[in-house]
Amino acid sequence: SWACVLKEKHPEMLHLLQFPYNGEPPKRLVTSKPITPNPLHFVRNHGGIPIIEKDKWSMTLDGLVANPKSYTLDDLMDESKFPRMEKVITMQCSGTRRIEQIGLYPGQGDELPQAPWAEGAIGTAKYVGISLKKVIKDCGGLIGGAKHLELYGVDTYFKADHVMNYLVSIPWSKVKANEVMLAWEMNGEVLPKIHGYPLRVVVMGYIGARSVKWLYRIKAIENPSLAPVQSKEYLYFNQQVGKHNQRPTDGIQIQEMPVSSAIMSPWTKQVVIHNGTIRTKGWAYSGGGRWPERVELSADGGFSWYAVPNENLSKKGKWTWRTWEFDLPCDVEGWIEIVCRCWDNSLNTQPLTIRAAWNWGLHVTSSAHRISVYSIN
Ligand code: MTE
Ligand code: MO
Repeated sequence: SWACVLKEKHPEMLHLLQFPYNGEPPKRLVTSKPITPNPLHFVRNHGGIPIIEKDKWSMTLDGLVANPKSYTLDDLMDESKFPRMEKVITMQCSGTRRIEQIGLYPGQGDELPQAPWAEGAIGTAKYVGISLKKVIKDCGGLIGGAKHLELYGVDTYFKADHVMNYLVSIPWSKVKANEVMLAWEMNGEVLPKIHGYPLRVVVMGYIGARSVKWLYRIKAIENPSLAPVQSKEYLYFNQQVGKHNQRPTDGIQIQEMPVSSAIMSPWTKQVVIHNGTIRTKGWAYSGGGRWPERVELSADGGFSWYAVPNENLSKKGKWTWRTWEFDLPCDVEGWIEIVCRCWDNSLNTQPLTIRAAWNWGLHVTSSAHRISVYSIN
């Protein structure tokens, strides 16, 4: 699987964990383009990277459906049966910017050692595939009170004392809304092995964890999956929960990410020499089909804010981030704190401090992004 990393990923990827492989692009390259080139898209794995031969692969749809069926890739690519779907979608890991929470208080994260994600565990790609809804319809639809779909990945990993497949579930309502894709193409290329070849799920507006790679089975069930990734990980705990008192039932299952943003340039601790304005760059994103409506920057720790003009933000899209650039006015010399926050189209915004967002699972670091730079005017 290391050969796969070297072949498919950019040489400057930051390898956060070698096994399971987890990596993100360096700061300089996170927002170099509104659509992330495949070699720079972050990678989050719980186990190995399965190498699957397309001709030996098939996908089963079973459980509470009228007519359980198996499909080859050619079956799914048959346009007379399943209309082709093409969408630009931002995928964000709920661990994005976890490093800031770790810096404040260490917590559990989902895995040990916890992947210390910075601002790069987010990426945007144009996916080609079909709507999962159509495949469910092709199986005669759901029966017997089915309301959720379990999604099985081929990859396995150790949990406690046994080996299991990567497995989560998503609600049927999301599928019914045509917001769940089965994708075989990413940015005009065959889906890379490291991103789930031959077929992956892409759930629009949900955390990356629900977008199962190396998909081989979908099972219709009544209630959310009891598999550990769904029921015990990716939970949002309140701040009283820690190592000694955490119970999965006290956590909220994380589905949609709240609005968040990050400054990708300059970097914290950098000396910035300028003529009254500091050139800043970054991204802004909101889950659940909401989009960044306004991005604001502060050069004084969040006391006063400048709105980034709309033309400095990349195109609006229901399922995508917006990258931005802004010349931030600054007339002081010395250490300053630059802060970024976003307002989405529902006027949700970000908490101002990391502490306000801190949680034992170290997920959803959605606080306003703060960096300290030395300003020379
Ligand atoms: N699918 C499988 N089969 N195995 C995994 O470990 N990780 C999930 C999701 N799908 C995972 C998976 C998580 S937590 C994230 S954030 C996304 O994949 C990351 O997708 P990417 O590696 O293509 O960026
Ligand atoms: Mo994730």
